[in-house]
Amino acid sequence: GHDGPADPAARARAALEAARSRTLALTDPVSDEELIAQHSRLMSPLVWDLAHIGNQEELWLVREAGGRPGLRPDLDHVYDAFQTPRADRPGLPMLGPGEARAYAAAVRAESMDVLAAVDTSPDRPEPLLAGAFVFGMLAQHEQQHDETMLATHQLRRGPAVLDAPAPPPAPADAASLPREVLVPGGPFTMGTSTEPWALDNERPAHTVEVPAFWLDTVPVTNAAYQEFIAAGGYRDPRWWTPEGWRHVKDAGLEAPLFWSRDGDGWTRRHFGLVEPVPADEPVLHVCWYEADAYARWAGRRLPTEAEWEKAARHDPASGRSRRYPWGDADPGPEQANLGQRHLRPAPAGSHPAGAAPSGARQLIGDVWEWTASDFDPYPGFTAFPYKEYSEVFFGPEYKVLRGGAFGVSPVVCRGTFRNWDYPIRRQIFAGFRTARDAAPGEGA
Ligand code: AVJ
Ligand code: FE
Repeated sequence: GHDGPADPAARARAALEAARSRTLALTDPVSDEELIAQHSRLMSPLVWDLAHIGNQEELWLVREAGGRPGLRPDLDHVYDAFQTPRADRPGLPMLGPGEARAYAAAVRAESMDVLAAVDTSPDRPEPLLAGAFVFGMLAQHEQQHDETMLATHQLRRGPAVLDAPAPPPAPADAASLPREVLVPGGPFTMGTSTEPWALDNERPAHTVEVPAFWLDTVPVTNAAYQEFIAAGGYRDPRWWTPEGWRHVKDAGLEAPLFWSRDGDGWTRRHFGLVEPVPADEPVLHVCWYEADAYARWAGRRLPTEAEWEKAARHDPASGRSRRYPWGDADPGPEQANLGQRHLRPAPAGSHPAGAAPSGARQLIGDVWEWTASDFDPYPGFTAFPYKEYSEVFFGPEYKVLRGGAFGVSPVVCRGTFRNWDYPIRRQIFAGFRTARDAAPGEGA
């Protein structure tokens, strides 16, 4: 396995340190001018994310967990995501780059002091501190903003500032994998009541009946997606929901975000470089409407969220839901492309060591996968520790994404983790795979 230290406080310290190294790697090589600039109205200036990370840490670790007065409570209103939408954040009285770095570092010093002082044993009654939950929550919060900052890097114009080695080529058997795998029907346990740092929307564990279905072995590739484009998929209303069709017309969609036509083929802008669209990589930067339309064109559909989780966690041999497709051990580089070790998804068919019992690959890592499902609470949901993490987003306007992408930290990515966004959003690192019902008798 790849499991880190067993002691919750040591694990929390390591997770917070890893998050901070990544935050600095995303902001240190950027000029002050570019940190302050807004690269897209969909995103905050990077310097806002940086100080927001510090402010949330002050709020939860220094003030809530530590019971201390805090460093700059006067900044709360500047860094409250709910008070100012992203588009308007450049107008806020934000800390400058140097001040933001110093603030985040000062908060970190005090939160580490709190961590050293509090009891984080798993059996203490306060759920915020038991198993160092709130520290794990803040490590996940920082890593989620790091992923958002990575999306800002992808949106920004100008020469590349980030670099990483390419993932290894696909294994020899990638070309001969079956197109789809069968996930057997029956009940499975969805969600968790035991994963120590699972967030409120992943809880509680509950039984869901999922009939047998077929699922794509790997995510839909750029090559497959180009067939949809070439077949006139963006011009044929038959494949789109009414809202999706309206959006295609209004937004003038004709290919994934960042793609440009180049003769008969396509190029894309990828972290400051222009490259031919790589045929064998999972498609990236498509919205839910595009994923849904592709699936209908292919005679298929998106998997529901329950189907996705069953494929990723259910072990037919034991009847148990596991933490990951391959078992309970934390992800390593063999299992999944996570943690921004690479700046792109691995080719379809990669990571046989991370396969699910059905044979499905790359459920974890590479690209977020759109599901058919709205973001709804599980039966028995309770908001914890604040309504603004999940509860205020429940409802039909958000669609669920699963599995994490190459820029998602392993501390965030579990078989139970739920992400969500508007069905029009494309700047996130999202792709998809498709599914279909099994025929009666198949996989019963
Ligand atoms: C779970 C990724 C949708 O970025 O809006 C960050 C995570 N919540 N700060 C987001 C989050 C509060 C959230 N997502
Ligand atoms: Fe946040």
